[in-house]
Amino acid sequence: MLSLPVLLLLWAVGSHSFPAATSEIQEQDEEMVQKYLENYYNLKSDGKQIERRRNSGPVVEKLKQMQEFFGLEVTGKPDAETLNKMKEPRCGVPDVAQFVLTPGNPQWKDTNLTYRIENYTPDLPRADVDHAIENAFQLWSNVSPLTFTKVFEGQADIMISFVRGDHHDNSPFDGPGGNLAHAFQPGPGIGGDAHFDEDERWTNNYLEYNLYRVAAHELGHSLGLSHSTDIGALMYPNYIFSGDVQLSQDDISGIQAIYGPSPNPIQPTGPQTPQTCDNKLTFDAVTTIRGEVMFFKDRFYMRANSFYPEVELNFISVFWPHLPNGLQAAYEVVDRDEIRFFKGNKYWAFQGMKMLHGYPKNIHRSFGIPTTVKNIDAAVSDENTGKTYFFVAKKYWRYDEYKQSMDAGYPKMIADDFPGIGNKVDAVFQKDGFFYFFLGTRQYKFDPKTKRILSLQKANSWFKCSKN
Ligand code: 2NI
Ligand code: CA
Ligand code: ZN
Ligand code: ZN
Repeated sequence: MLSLPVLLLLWAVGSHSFPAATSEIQEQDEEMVQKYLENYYNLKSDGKQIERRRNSGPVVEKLKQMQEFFGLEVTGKPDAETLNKMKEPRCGVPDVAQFVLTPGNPQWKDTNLTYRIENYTPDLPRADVDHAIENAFQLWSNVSPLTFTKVFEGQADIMISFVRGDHHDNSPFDGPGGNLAHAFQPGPGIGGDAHFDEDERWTNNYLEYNLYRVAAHELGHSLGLSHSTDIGALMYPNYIFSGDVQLSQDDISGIQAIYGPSPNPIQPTGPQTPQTCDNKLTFDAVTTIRGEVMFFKDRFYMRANSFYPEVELNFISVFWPHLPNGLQAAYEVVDRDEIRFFKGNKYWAFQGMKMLHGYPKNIHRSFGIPTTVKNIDAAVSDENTGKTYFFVAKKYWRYDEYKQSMDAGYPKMIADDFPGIGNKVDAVFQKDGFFYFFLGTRQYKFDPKTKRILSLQKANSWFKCSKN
């Protein structure tokens, strides 16, 4: 692990004494720029070197992003300052810019904008449409210097309408489903306008399609953002119903890359999407589910399986809409084909995606865990013995899934029976007889038969990352 930052560290020694000249970019530097942008800015590798004096294309765009990120002069060229910055030792995590600006970087010159709702959908009360649109604007004004004022007649910067089929802008809608809405990039006339397909059913709830959510996305286009590759972002291209409508950190970074920070002295931040190859990644809970291992973090699950080359990352709500975010523990009872998820004093039981009747239930009543225990850190059920282990701070309880009762003599100290597994466990699961314990960024493979740690790895070692 960390071989790249170490390499950069070595380079850094020379670079400060010999800053590269702008006109003479050495071959070695070109390669370094390419690698750097691939590693930290999602530049797609095509095996080819950067052409000299190229002033358009992805490399230049990524260079600009990098310069913006580090507060350098945004030249789009690998100038001396930029090269020096790239040669500095750094953390291996990408500079999480997954948002994409609209090509040509169109933007509103005046940050005080007007909007007008030209007509209303019959699907919702007018007041609900007004609120959905107003709230969608507010998401963006909360995190930027932009302000939005509603007008009721004449031309506004952003004209909003519900239209169907061909509506004379060369982008006809397509009936129910598919194309839901579109918006034009900042500019005069039709620029900034947002059109919603009247052939959709617009809602103010979890049913398809929530107007507030779609409007929040479209207004991102109206302001100059394109689609993000961050699945947690509102600017992700697909409609996913995922609880609250909120800007992710990626959306915020995107709008601020165009218009600068919010005038609010406390800079607003948004939830970040876990990066599977971030070597600082930690987990809330991990469990097997029908032979696969699933990892839980905030609003997301992750899983790596042999069928897909990439780790799958998606909202927990895609499979389990009833579950809260930020789970604390999860385990599978393989015999019963049942998964149990824990948060606070509640737990939820599922067979696959189907929630079992009567959940959530209370952990104290169901398992006989004392009421002094406010939450469970981690849980695992040993397939071979039918014993389930509940880890709470330094202690653990053992529950018998056959007798459906807590074993006598618990709690015991984790340190006594799981030597080497310290004071607090984040997550644990069992696979092929072994327990895998997660503590921060570390993961211990533990043999319950011999009570010994067999190996130590990064928590995210199950994902296919180049450096773990
Ligand atoms: C998806 C498709 C669409 C319009 C909006 C969405 C969308 C995506 C993410 C969220 C909400 C809505 C969230 N969170 O219509 C299809 C036309 N396309 C591709 C667009 O992207 N239009 O903006
Ligand atoms: Ca449609
Ligand atoms: Zn249109
Ligand atoms: Zn879109």
